Amino acid sequence: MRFDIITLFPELFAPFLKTGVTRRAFDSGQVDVRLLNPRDHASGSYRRVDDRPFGGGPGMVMMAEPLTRCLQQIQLQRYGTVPVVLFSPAGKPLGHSMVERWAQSNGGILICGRYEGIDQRFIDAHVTEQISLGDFVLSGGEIPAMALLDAVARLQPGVLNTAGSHQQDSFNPELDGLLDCPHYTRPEVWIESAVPNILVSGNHEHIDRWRRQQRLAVTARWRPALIDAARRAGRLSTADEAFLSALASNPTQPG
Ligand code: 9D3
Repeated sequence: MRFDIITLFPELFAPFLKTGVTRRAFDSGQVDVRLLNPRDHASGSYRRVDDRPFGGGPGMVMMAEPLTRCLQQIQLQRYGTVPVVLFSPAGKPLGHSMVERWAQSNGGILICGRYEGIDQRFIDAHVTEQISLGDFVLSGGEIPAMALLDAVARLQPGVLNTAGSHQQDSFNPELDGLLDCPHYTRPEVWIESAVPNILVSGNHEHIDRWRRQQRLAVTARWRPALIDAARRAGRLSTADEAFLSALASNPTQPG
């Protein structure tokens, strides 16, 4: 798959693309990321990419022309129509189902806004969807673009294979919609605090049950709406429901 990223700050992407478990996916071109700077497509000796808003007000607005030239350059290289995404606080919130669709796609063109926004005429003419990272204010679309690329890259075949991190569907929190259980590693006792006994018991049936119950307890405590969603989706067993009932009448303090 190929993603063409239009950004005034392409240098922000370099360390991200060279780091961590996703690096191989980017290096191999399995997730082929190309960066275009509208400044390289701006005209005049000042190479302007932004200007003052018509009607007045604070800040600057990204001009349609340099962005359109970037799109034209990309469309010379790519066949067929490809989605044109604008990252925007007014977009649809990014979630797992959206990430999965992108992970199975041929990619697209991702536009990172800066300043107060982008000339609406460019959006009307070219943008096919808008994506937000959530209801808080960032200074631009670069971090949301990296968030989508990271989430998509880690779902590619061969990227995450240690201990079947996302292979075991029935235990995958991403797929059954519950939060993860707590994790522990050595030492077994750390500043007088011991690892839960069951995890060193060697009884994997007990360990699996304990982890499932921890996930139910953590989710019920911090994201109760996810419990309701899992129930509606038929993802809770009779044993899960019994545990949740006991939890409700005798709430413990999960992490
Ligand atoms: C004063 C009005 N602001 C809208 C809430 C203007 C404004 C704020 C921040 C315009 C652009 C931006 C830059 N943000 C993004 O480009 C952005 C973003 C975000 O700020 N929050 C969550 N998701 C995203 S995706 C792109």
